[in-house]
Formats: sequence, C-alpha cells, structure tokens
Amino acid sequence: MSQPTSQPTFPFAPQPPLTATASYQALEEHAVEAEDWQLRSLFAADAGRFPGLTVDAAGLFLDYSKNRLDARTMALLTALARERGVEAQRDAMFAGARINTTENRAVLHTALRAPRASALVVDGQDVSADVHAVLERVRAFTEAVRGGAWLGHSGKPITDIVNIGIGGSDLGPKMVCLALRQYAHPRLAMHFVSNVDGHDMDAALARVDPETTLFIVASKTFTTTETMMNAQTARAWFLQHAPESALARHFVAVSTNTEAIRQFGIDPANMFPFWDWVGGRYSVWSAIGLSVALCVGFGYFQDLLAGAHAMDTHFKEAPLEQNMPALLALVGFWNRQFLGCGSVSIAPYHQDLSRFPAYLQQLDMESNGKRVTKSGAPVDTPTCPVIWGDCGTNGQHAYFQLLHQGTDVTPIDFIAALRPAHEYANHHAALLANCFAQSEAFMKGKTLDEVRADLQAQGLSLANIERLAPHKTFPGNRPSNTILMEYLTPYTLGALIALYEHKTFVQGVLWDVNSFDQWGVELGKVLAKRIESELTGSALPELHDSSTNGLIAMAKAAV
Ligand code: G6Q
Repeated sequence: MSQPTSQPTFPFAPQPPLTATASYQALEEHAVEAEDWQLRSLFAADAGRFPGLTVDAAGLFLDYSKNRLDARTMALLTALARERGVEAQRDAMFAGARINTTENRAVLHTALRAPRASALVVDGQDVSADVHAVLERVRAFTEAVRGGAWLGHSGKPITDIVNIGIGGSDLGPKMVCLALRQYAHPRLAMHFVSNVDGHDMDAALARVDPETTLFIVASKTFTTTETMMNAQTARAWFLQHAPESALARHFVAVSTNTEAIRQFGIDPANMFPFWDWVGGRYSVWSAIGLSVALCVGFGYFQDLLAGAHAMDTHFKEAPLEQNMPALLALVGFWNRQFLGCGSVSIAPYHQDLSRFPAYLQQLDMESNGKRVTKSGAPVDTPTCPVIWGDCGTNGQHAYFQLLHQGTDVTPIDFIAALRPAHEYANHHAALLANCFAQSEAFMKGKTLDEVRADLQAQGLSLANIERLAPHKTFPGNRPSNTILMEYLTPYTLGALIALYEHKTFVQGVLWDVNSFDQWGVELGKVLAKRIESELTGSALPELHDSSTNGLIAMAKAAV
C-alpha cells in the first residue's frame, strides 16, 4: 500500500442526516403502526413466519422471526439501506477505497481471507501477493514449532506460547483459541497477557518455563504502553534464566513497525508483518492470528479464513433481502432506533464461545460507538447499543431475570451448535432445550390470566393468587435472534465472526459514522501518561481536580 496522503480519497458525498431521509421517515410512520404489535399474534397470524424470516449462509442459519417486525418492516429497512448506499459502500470497502476517512486508510480485512487467485491490487500494490507471502511464513513457522523442529535455546521443544498484546491484538486470538480448543495441539499451552496490571504477567510467568516458552509480542504499532511494558518485563524475566543470544528462539513479533521491533531487540527475521489497512479489532485474520495458527495448526487457521471468506462472498453477492449480515444489522437497527433498545445481550449456548461476547463488545462498540458522522456533524439519532453477555445457561441463573421481567427491553442473540464435540448427548439436549425455551419465553411471555390459571390449578387461595400473580407474570414480546450452525468448527467460527463484522459495517453506514477509527480511546491514554509520571516521580499533582489529586495522593502515600 502507498503511504496515506493528506487528502482522503473516499468517493462518497456527505450523507443527509438520517432523520431527513425519505426511507427513515417511512420507517418512523411504520413504527407508530407497529407499536402495539405482539409477537404471539404475529406468529399466530402467519404460518409462514419462520421460513419467511430465516436465512442460511456460509454454514450458518439465522432465525430473526422472533423480532417485532414483519415483511413490510424489512422492506422499509432494506429501502433505507439502499438509500444510505450500503451496497456501494460495501463494494468500496472490498475494492480497497479509503473508507476509514479520519485515518485515510483502506479497510481490507476481507483481503486477508481471500484466496490468492483473487489478485487484489490497490494503489498499484498486489495486496493478495503480500497477504499470501506472510501466510506462507506463518505456515512454515507454525509447522516448525508444532512439529518440534523449532527448539528452545537448550534444545527442548516449545510447550507454552505467551501472546503479549491488548485490544485487537489480544481479544481475537484469545477468543478463537478458546473457541477452537478441540483442535489445539496437545503439547502447546496458550497464555494471553494483555493487562498492564502486573498480576496478569505474574500469573502467566508462574506457569511457564523459560526453556520451553515462546513469547509473541503482538502489536500493530509496537508503541502500545501496556504491551511494551509487558514485553519488557517478559524479556527481563527471560534474561534472568537465559543468555541474550537465546532471545531469537523465544521472542517473535507481529507488527507493522519493523524499526521499533529492531530496537526492542527482536530479530526482524522473527517478525511477521501486516499492514495499516488492517484495523486492530479486525486483525485476527492477519499475522496477529499467529497464536491461533500455532494453537490449532495452519490447516485449521486456513479453514477459519475460508469460513470468513464464504461469509464475505455471501455479503458481497446476496441481495439485501437475503443477505445475512445486512439482515442482522437491519433488525438490530430497528430495535435500536424504533424500539429504543439501548443494549444487546449476546448469549452463546456453547461454552467454548465464552469469550465471544467480549470480542463482540470491542468489535461493535469500538466501531460504532460514535456520535458524529463522517463529515463531523452530530448524528441525529442514537447509535451503537451497549453489547454485553455471557454463556447460556449460566446467564439464565444470573441476569436473565432482568431480561425477562426488567423495565428495559434487551434484544438477545442466541448462538448454538446443533451438534456437540463431546459425547454427552443428554447435556447437549438440555443445552439446546434451554436455548430454544429462552427465546420462546422472551417471545411469548406469560400473561396475568395464564399465571392466575396456573396458580388456581395448584390450589392456591384467591388471595394468594392475587398477591403472587403480578410477580409471576412475564410481559414477553421481547425480541431475539437465533444463530445456529451444525458444529462449532474453524470454518463456522470464521463465518460467525465475519457475520458480525459485516453487521457492524452495515450499521455504521446507516448511521454514517466511521466504523474504523477509535479516537475515543485516546484521551485516557494521554492523561494516564501524565499521572504515571506523577506517581513514579516527585512532582506533586497540582493540575487536576480535587478528586483526581486526592486519589493520586492516596496512591503515593501507599508506596
Ligand atoms: C482496535 C484498536 C485497539 C488496538 C489496541 C492494540 O481496533 O485499535 O484495540 O488493537 O490498542 O494496539 P496495538 O496492536 O498497536 O498494540
């Protein structure tokens, strides 16, 4: 890629405010009509609702029928997507246009999972050739480490991999290694250190042996404070046990910054590069996925890429009406804009996806947690909802209470595999039963009359029935999506991640925000630098407010 120039080359004219568009106004009118809709009635009135509001793609199945919408709602939403230029902007992203306007960068994570034959050339640079050259190096390295040809300095095979990175250089690799633990190499234990909190590094170092540990310093910029401090600490720890000449067998780096890697003391031959057009939270497909490739092997890493590519192809080619990422985005947009839902809960009914909600939290909230449009004007509607969640069935015994009976309506994405990777068939039946029962319960609820009838059948007195019935009533009519796959495999996981990436992209286009920058993380970093020097130096904190001054004084007194 050529260096960014000062002038963005994004080819689209500024968008009108969302609320000024004809299709948004049509949706506002429709939302008034839809206000009293009950999901129970929508299902009762239409036997074809399930086949009509479901879609298959890339090994995934999406059921969005348990949302408070109908075919007309979807037609209006797809009209809005067209009016906002979703298809043209999608094509611009795939072609390498600099759609990240505030950083003047292309957004090409899709090129990382495209076959070599796709031959994508951007600004005269053969992107596909660059991507596949690095993939070849990842293949050779992972085969050497996994096969035992790559030895530690004292001649022993590697047993532990410590990935040092944060944010996009941590969340993706960590989530994927956990999700694909069934495919992991039996000799290799994976560790992830991200937090600048020394407890994180301390816990990892306590579990590994310097003779058989490989550290991967994963940082796009190679300047991130947390990662640099963790990498220095790991290096110093390692050098307490081994000579400097041993570093090359135990430290590799993944970055775009060769010079900083050289200065750190890692041999550039042990550096796996990527490019400025890979955003941190979209980087698991790049060499940032080195820990994944080491864990599951290059073949399965390629399957992960292939699943994502299959979803890319679907996203690029399917009409919006049958386009899974677009539909997921439009349904979420409807819930956010017209039902006023301020948060979305992610509920994987698969223990190995336990880190998936945290991964999506960054993907969605760092991408679309914005309040100005691409041209800098305030967005005239709410944008990204809060994303949170945890595994089913655990969540059912904790916060599902609020989801069922609380005052806020929170849409839920249920995610499950139809077949397990274990042999405990009774567990799997119970798991799926809970998943489907929850979405049914959120949809149907339980009316006051139904509760009364139940209590009466149990023989309660009238007084007790009236006392208890309001507490046992469920309003229902609460929206959810269900995403199913046959098995959780590298391929279906790749498709699932890409599904949410493109969903995020489509919503960003609807709101007209730049989904690919993250200026909101900067201010705290700058202030932390200043406070760190006050904590470690002798300077008295005088520049802050009384709260911050007081807290700094307490920390200094505790030293
Ligand atoms: C993601 C963000 C952010 C980034 C981290 C780590 O999109 O940009 O989470 O990944 O701040 O950055 P480095 O990889 O440069 O250390």
